[in-house]
Amino acid sequence: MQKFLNSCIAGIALLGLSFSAACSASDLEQVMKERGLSEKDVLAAAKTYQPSGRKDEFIVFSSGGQSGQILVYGVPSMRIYKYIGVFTPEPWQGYGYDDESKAVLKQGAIRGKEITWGDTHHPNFTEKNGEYVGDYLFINDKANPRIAVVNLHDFETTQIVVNPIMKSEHGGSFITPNSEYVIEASQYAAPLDNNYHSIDDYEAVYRGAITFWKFDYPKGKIDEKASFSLELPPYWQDLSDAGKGESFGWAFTNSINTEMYTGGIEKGLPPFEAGASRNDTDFMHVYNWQILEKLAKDKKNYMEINGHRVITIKAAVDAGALFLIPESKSPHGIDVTPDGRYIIIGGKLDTHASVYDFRKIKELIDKKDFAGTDPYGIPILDMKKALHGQVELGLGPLHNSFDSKDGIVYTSLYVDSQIIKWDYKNLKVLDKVNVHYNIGHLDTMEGKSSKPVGKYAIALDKLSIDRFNPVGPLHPQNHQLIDISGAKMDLIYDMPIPLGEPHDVVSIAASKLSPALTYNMGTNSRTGKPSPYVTLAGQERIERNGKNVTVFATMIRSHINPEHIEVNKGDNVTIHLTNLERAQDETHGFGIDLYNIHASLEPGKTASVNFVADMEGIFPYYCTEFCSALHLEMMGYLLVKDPNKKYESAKGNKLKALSPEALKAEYDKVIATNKATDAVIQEVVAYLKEKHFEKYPKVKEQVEDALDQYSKIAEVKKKADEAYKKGDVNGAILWEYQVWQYMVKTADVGLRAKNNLAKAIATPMSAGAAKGEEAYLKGGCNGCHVIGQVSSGPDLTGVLLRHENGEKWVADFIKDPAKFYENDYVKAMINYFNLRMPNQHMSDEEIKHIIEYLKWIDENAGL
Ligand code: CUK
Ligand code: CUA
Repeated sequence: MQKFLNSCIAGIALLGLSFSAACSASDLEQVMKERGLSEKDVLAAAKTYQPSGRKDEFIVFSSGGQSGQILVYGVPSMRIYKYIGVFTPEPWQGYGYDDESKAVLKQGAIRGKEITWGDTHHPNFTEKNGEYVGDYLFINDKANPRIAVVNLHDFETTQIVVNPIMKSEHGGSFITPNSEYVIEASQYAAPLDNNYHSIDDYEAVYRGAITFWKFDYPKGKIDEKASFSLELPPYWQDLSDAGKGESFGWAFTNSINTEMYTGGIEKGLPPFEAGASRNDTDFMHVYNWQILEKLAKDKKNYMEINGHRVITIKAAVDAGALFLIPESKSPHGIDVTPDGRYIIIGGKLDTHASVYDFRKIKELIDKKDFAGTDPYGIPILDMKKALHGQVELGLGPLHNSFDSKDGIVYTSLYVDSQIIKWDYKNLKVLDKVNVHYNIGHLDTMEGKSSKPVGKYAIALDKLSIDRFNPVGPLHPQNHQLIDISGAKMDLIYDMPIPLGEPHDVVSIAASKLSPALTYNMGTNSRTGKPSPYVTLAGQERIERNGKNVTVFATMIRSHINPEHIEVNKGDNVTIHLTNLERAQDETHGFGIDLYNIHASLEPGKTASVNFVADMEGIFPYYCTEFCSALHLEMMGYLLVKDPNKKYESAKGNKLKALSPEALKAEYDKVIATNKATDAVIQEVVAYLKEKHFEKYPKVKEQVEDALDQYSKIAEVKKKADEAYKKGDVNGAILWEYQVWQYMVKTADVGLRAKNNLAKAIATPMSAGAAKGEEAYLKGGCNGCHVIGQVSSGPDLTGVLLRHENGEKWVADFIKDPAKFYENDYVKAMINYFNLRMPNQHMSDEEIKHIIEYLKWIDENAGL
């Protein structure tokens, strides 16, 4: 029954809502009734459901909020694929446990203090011409002003830079259209140096700033020395966006608390929230990074603070690189339209969104048409003259994301818990949809690039309240998927996010990403370069130099070499590990019990762990990934001896050994087993060779992996034979078992290769056969018939050959099965399966195609 329902639902997913006879409406209705689903629910399921093995169209990178990590999930399925350790240790990936990743996390130390959490907010991709490039991802830490670089070649964090002058930030990480700079704007004003300054000196000494991190694209790294900042008044700068198209070279940053209120609730003063939202307007900062870049080259334009160049307000103003425009009080999101002409600002405390026209702004700047200056001498442009217009959207407009359709934008309404779709050119509201609840950011597919794709929007809801099963007072956040392809928005999926408060996501077509599947042998994944500690098979060793013990170890299914590491208490132990696997997904983990040591070794990776062996005793180490049937045996012992103690041998208690006869019998048995196993392998190898496996890259890779395992046998076999010759039967048996292990691994991968080869060389389906397969699936035939297997109905392989004039027989049978119920053969089948073939009401055309499909099955049955 279950299988039948599954095929029903799969059929629906394929076909929208048209049902075939076998997968009848009544079955679906029953499921809907039992589960309390409406037709709309079923349609939503059909829009998001991914059949096993089907890949997503978009990949979404979500900030992990206070977890300091990044989440990766797919759209439309909303399946979570990965967490990426960024500012916070992540044990599974060995992030923060192996030396290579510790070095990355250490880059994030601030004034010598290691910081093990982060408040990630805004992820963004490298861009070219304002379009997303799936090479690198940047993310900011709001709490501890830092930016991290994630290499999308392997989805690993490779760099963290600490802002040298900020004490908090929010407006990062925003990328200029050709990835020239990563923009990071401060949040709460503070002195730019690291000294104490009384809060009474707020206006004189406290400052805001924007840092322009220079991205060295070929190196994939932020170049700290080539980066610089711009000094700003102690307003609380906020979210930012880089101009593009006609606003290329400029960037824009919101602010709050332009009142420069300094709080003091404990002194009986009104709190920040009152004082900081007193004025009707705050300021949008408009600045030109191309001019600033030039200013940063001349000493007279900047101060040097903590070894970092900070362009003064005065230098920027004199060079015509910095302006202010009033904006509605306490604004939130600021987003440049795909063409770069308009800048849209969400009002937060205002019900409007404001659309600024960059052409007007540029004209005012060019004509030096200023409405005044702020207390720090920065020219202020007139708000009305810079505006294209304002639209009343609702309560709490926050963030904007764009559609592929020209002029269409979606804005989140925090207080109203809605997404609103509107036309920013004609300033018209088009549609609204409710979300649950209190949405912050929203993202349409590639929605902030210069070429948005549209299709879906994701609502990042801050509160989930009643949406999910309760799991305690700390509720998950809710990411909701909205179909925006039609005129009306349609909410189709809720996904709980169990990892911090993800402020923002950024999405990209999956086709733009091309992550590696394995590493080149011996890669340090954090640098992307060959590790000097790579250890190949045969190079395993333990080196001692006084108190320093260095182990060069390898891991491959299913052993760690070496298996004994004996050290003295107090030794400084370093273990360099290389995963020798070349097959994808054959990761080995390395953990030492009781020593807080863990590393993840993906195929080809070299990583190192270091510790002081400060506890005496015996500590098993083992592989922490279930990598093969012999995974539990993939272990070794760390033996830590106290050099100041005497240890007595316990040899006297040894158990009795096996008799020579018993040993010989065991030896003969393992030899026979190995012979039989080898015969199977040779059969598979013959098949692979005969069918030219080398022509199919994926199969070739597997065959190479299998042969790799097989190639190790000769050496081990030699050891077995030598032991046997010397009369060491016990040793010979153990080596023969190792031969068998390699054979099993060879056979395991070899059989996988064989299956894939069979699939690869199956003759391509004709158009008719393909339609036949479709009709077959649509008809729900696969509910009873499984090709190549007897299931709840007979195997259809060879069905055309089972009857005289088989094609006609089968066609007639499909057309009207009831006519055959009294036929002896059919009767026997009905009795055997206790089922009657139902009439599927197939058209003649469909039947013809199904016969084509069955012919194709027979042609390839031998495979
Ligand atoms: S901010 Cu959180 S909802 Cu940090 Cu981008 Cu608007
Ligand atoms: Cu390697 Cu388990």
